[in-house]
Amino acid sequence: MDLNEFLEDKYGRRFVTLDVNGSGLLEPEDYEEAATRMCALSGTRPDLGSGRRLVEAYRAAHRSLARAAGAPYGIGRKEFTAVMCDRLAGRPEAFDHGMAAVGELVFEVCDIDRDGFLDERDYCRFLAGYGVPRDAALEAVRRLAPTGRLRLGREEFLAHSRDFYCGTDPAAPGTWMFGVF
Ligand SMILES: [Ca+2]
Repeated sequence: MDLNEFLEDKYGRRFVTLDVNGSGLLEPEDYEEAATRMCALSGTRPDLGSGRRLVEAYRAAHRSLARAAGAPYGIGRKEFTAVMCDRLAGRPEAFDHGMAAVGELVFEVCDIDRDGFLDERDYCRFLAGYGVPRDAALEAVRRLAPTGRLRLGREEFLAHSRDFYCGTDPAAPGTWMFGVF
């Protein structure tokens, strides 16, 4: 698989998870729904504290993506992939600058017992927010914790996210963090 093919496949999978309502376009309501669901599954109120910050961060992420794609209401898969390739592929500093803060909020909301780690249940809750099927989520967990129990610290979670968005290595566990399907 050449690099472009790999990136298209990887960002294409992310597109599918973000298109929560399955309309074939990324709309503001997809982002809203993903964040709200993550809150609901974690027992966090979406109108207060970290829940509210997460919903707002997702709204802002959609606005920024829509601006970059020149598609204010709905971003198609091709446009999404093009923006990701342009902004993030091979540019970890762009992740740290623009997206790490959203990852921190996801971590905060999904780490229900606040022990500073995401275990398998926390992680599956995160992916369930996007409607990732359970077997696809469990396979992601296996790739992230090949030797046993998942116990992802905040930095590790961000490192996998950075690998997903910016990395060019199909074998990196982060490549599969949004599910294997
Ligand atoms: Ca949609």
